[in-house]
Amino acid sequence: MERTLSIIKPDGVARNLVGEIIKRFEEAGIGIVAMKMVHLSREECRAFYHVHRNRPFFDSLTEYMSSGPIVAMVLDGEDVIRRNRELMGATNPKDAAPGTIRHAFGSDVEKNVVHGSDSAENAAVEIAFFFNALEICG
Ligand code: DAT
Ligand code: MG
Repeated sequence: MERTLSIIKPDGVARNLVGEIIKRFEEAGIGIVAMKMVHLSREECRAFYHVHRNRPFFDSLTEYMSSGPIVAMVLDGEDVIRRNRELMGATNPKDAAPGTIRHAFGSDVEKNVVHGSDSAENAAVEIAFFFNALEICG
């Protein structure tokens, strides 16, 4: 079994897509073992996206991610890091395959509705950013 961090980004929450997105995880048989809504500060977004600090889109990305509440979740299941990335689709919604969350709901490469950890190492760091052990069930 494996765990990954999923985030429904500010555009997903603002557009009332929380239920639609959670439904996709549930229909895929992916378990949700922790969930919270939070509004991160700009500084917190800079810390979360530290790996991207030198990318040209860092300022815009952190401004957007701090623009409204997000829903953070810990997903649990076999191969869930890869399976969540597959459900999300490509970073740019234009390149995302039909049937994926980003294809269905993404507006552009920045407002792409969801985040998902990309490796076991990053999943552990990202889960610990949002949740302590008591907040994770099972
Ligand atoms: P992913 O979210 O698919 O793991 P990533 O880790 O490369 O993609 O980038 C993190 C986020 O940064 C991504 O979800 C949206 C934003 N982003 C990535 N590439 C971008 C670009 N070329 N222009 C604007 N925002 C970008
Ligand atoms: Mg990434």
